[in-house]
Amino acid sequence: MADVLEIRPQESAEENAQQMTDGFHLVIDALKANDIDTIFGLVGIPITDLARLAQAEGMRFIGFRHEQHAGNAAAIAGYMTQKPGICLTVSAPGFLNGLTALANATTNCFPMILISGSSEREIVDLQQGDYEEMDQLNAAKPYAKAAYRVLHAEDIGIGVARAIRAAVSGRPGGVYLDLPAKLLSQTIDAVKAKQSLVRVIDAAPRQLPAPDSVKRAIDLLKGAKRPLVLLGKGAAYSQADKEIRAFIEKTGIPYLPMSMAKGLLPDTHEQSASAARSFVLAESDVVVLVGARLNWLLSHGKGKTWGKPKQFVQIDISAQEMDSNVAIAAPIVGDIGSCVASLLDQVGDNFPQPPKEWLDAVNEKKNKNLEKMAATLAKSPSPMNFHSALRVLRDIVKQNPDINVVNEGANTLDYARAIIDMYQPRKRFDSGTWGVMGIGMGFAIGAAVTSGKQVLAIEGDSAFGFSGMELETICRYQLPVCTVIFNNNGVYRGTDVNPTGGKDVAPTVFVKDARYDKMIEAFGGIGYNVTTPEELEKALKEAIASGKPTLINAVIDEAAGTESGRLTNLNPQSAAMKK
Ligand code: ADP
Ligand code: TPW
Repeated sequence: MADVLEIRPQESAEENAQQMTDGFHLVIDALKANDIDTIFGLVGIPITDLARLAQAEGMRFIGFRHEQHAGNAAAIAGYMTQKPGICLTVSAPGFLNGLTALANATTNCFPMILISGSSEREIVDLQQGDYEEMDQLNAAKPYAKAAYRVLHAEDIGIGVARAIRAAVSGRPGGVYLDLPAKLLSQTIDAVKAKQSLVRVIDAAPRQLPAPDSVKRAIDLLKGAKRPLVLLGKGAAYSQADKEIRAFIEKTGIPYLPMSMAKGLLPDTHEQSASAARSFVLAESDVVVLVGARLNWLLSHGKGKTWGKPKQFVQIDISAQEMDSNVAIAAPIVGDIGSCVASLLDQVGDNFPQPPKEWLDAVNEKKNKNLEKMAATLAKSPSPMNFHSALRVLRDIVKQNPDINVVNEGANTLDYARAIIDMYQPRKRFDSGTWGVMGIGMGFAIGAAVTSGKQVLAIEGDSAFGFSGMELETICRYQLPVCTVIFNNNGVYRGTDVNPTGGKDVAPTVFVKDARYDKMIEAFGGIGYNVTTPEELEKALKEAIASGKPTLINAVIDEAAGTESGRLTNLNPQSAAMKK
């Protein structure tokens, strides 16, 4: 507390009764003026006092063990709330650690602001070797939607406002805000300071679609024989849950959710075509993309995956996204809520339903695949495999439909996505657009802090390793996070051998039979080691009922995984080496 008070400058005799404040206070005041109540970060020169002050002023400061995970927590908080998540780091190395998360947020269209302290501009620009010297502003630019630096205390209000608006308006993304140490200690007249604060009005204004673009899409849909709707995480982010559901139900069109759009409508919805994914992608003739890009995750909208010729309707807030991979027959540019509402106006109550043959064909394929999957899930091999363990997790999520699910790994990601049904919007957070490993504990902490609800983090053993030290953070804040490690002794699996017979193990192999459950015990959390679905179910139920920090080491057959999960097609060299 003393430190906090010390940084508020004393009045000098010359200043008479004039009240002064400083950059530290103004940054906090500017965030609070915009209803930002949480900072995820890691302290050090020059931002330790900023973190202390945030706490003293009633904000939550969640301190991490590595900035990347603080950044990931901020990013997922932004995705969940449409308010930018804030990550605070020290200069150069701390900033760079946070930059990975900032770049990932920008790539995934998550709104966040990375605020980093920086060293003396005069010394940095002359490259004279300051403490943690780095030209952070320019380093951030290629990886952020916007990057700003504030040099004068009176500009802090406008700088924070600009960062907020840049993060959430239009296509959301990561914003970098550079705060030199000198700025934080600058003093300024308190009245002038107060007047310089900006409360951002309507940070992400609605963007209404052009009526003719809506009509073009409706005309195309009316002529469709085999229509399909594809929901992406932009649709989940937009929080237009009711409009999207009404559009799908009124048009009767089968839909596919991308992984983070699962639960926007419950995965058990009768119009969900998830279990017939390959079939509907290949066979459809008109596809409506709602907040989903035709990137690698959708095979760029062409090739064998997409089979028969088709026409696309695309709803996106970014006009530039149109025609990025294939021609878009009916682009609708605007925010998803407004676009879908405009479509709904045209759809009315008597929209022509898709031909019966199409719906029957989709249902037939879906039922066949569901039966096949049920047979696979019913098996109980020893040791456990991905499927028998995921059957248990699927049932737990069904019993706890408001649980937040975090998911990363290769096989662990691909199988969990396919097997675990989601029931509510914005409850599934995963490796996203980059297929990045390392989001696990950061997303889990961000989701737990933001929602105040239980998190289930489903992690490959390799994936977990990227953020494992944050177990201490989870225990320190007593967050209701249950982490389940699919432990198959390595990256993808644990059976590779060094072809030379030398003493180093193969590049994909870890220590055999590692006990990840002991890691959480080191910090006072509860660990479980399980080898059967029954043990897994018991541990999970206990863990979730406790609401405490828990970790379940689920021992999986080390031969069960496939290389790169379902991305084998992107890994041709490896396939060739194995021949
Ligand atoms: P997925 O990986 O689930 O397919 P993507 O991240 O590729 O989803 O696509 C999300 C898309 O959603 C982006 O193109 C982004 O511009 C768009 N988007 C995000 N928020 C909105 C919104 N509120 N309104 C319209 N489009 C949005
Ligand atoms: C930042 C490459 C993709 S998937 C994976 C790695 C290392 C781990 C797979 O093993 P895991 O899962 O987690 O044990 P499972 O279920 O197959 O056993 N570095 C980063 N991102 C990526 N994607 C990689 C490396 C990778």
